[in-house]
Amino acid sequence: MAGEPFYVTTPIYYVNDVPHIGHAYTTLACDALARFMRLDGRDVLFLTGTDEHGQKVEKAAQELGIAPQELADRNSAKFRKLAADMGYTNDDFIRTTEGRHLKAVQHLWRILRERDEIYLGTYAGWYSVRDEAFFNESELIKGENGKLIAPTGTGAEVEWVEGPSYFFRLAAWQDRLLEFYHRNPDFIAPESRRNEVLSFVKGGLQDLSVSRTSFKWGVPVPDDPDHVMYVWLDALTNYLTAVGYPDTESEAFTTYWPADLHMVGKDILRFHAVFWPAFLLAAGIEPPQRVFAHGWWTNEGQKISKSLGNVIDPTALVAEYGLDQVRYFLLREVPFGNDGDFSRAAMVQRINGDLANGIGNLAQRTLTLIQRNCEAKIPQGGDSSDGDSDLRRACGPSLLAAMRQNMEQQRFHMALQEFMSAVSAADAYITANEPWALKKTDPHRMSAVLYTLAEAIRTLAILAQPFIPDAASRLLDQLAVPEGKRNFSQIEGEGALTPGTDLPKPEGIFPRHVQPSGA
Ligand code: ME8
Repeated sequence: MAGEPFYVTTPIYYVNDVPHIGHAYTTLACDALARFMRLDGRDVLFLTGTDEHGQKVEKAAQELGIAPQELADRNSAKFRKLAADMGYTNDDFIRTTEGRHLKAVQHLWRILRERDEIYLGTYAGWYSVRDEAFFNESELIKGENGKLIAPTGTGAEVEWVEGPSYFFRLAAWQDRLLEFYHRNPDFIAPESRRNEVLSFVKGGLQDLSVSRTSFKWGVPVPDDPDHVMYVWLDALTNYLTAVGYPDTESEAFTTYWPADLHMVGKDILRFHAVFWPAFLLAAGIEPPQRVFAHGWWTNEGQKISKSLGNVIDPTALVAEYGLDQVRYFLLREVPFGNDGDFSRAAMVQRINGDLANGIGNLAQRTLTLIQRNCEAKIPQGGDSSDGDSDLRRACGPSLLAAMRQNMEQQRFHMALQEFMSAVSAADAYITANEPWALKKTDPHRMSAVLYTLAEAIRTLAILAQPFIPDAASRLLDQLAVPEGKRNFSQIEGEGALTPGTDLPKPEGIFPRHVQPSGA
């Protein structure tokens, strides 16, 4: 029987530029979650992709002297490659220029129009192409030489836009949105972000311009092709397209919608937590269960930007430090939801402190002791003490419960902190039991101690898979755990190691990182 569904999405990334660490981060968080849920028996759909329409992409293509579709093809392929290079386990990769998406967006539009949620009017106001967003004059900031700047921190200048436009009746949704947030207290996370959204909505909403006639690169409005749809209405709908919308009777739709989680950066929370549920409620579709807005990475204290020349290429980082190391660092270093600063010193500290000296050293020590003292076989259990079962619980079922609770709330850093506490408990157990000294005095007890440690490492490795998949899998290989016995249901019971099983020669899973001299 298939497990309970879990549908998780990343934002779809703009193809005006190439991927950087920020994009890799959001998708990584979703990947860790998707892997965790699969191992925990859930039926996962994990979606990522690219957002290809709109003025920003059209402008970038014009600057390069190529057609927008060509730019989209080129850069979408780079996002797809990033996903492959980073080992992401997304089940689908959506592009908003695909036929399936065009069909979904135009259908949604027609429904909104039929329900009189969209009407034709005239727009006159400020627009930021970089943010693909409209702003009230009162929100704008006066920049140098008197130019008006969007209040988003992107430094983007706004431009005056005037012309015919369709509008979505957002203002009329204010009370119903507030009621929706009230009934669904977990819809927006973390809490501080939820409060921001509530006060924004309480401050009053205006109808939203959802079409433009001044450029062409977008989905044509049904029955009025002089207009292209606002790129955010187009982009948000991707989450429906991927589950088969407009076929709401399809197996994918009935299984996975409403999505369990839209993971986004804090920059695009308003679109996901205000506009999106309003569009959906207006169309009679249930909104997603949760939107989590994570924080913003800076590079050695500076804002990451192309003009500052400090954009971090995730693939280069992986080449330098290793994939599992980068994954671990990004998810452990910063409390998920907060802003974080990328620093090489912090990265090396985590690699050496937590990975090489922590789980790596624990595994290497134990497996070497087993190799030398137990004829390279899983030792016999027997003669077990309370301390043995305490450790097995701490590294097995209790750790699973603690990690599950944290993962359900997207507290990746806490899940990993729990994991490292269990590693420390295993280290303390080795120190207290001194298995190397037992060989002569009490070989039975030595065997029980090493079995307990092997079991602790087995369950730790199973639980490490969502975060450091490659090292975890090599560790499970070294314990001769078969492929089919690596999910969370094997943590207790019949998954336990069979004494007498031959083990391969142990190999370190996490070397210490030594910074090349001069670097
Ligand atoms: O906004 N730190 O796409 P986008 C952390 N197409 N995360 C970062 C980051 C940083 N410095 N920089 C980018 C769009 N991100 C729209 C989305 S969804 C229907 C449409 C991540 O290419 C973060 O997740 O500008 C942010 O929300 C996203 O990339 C923005 O990607």
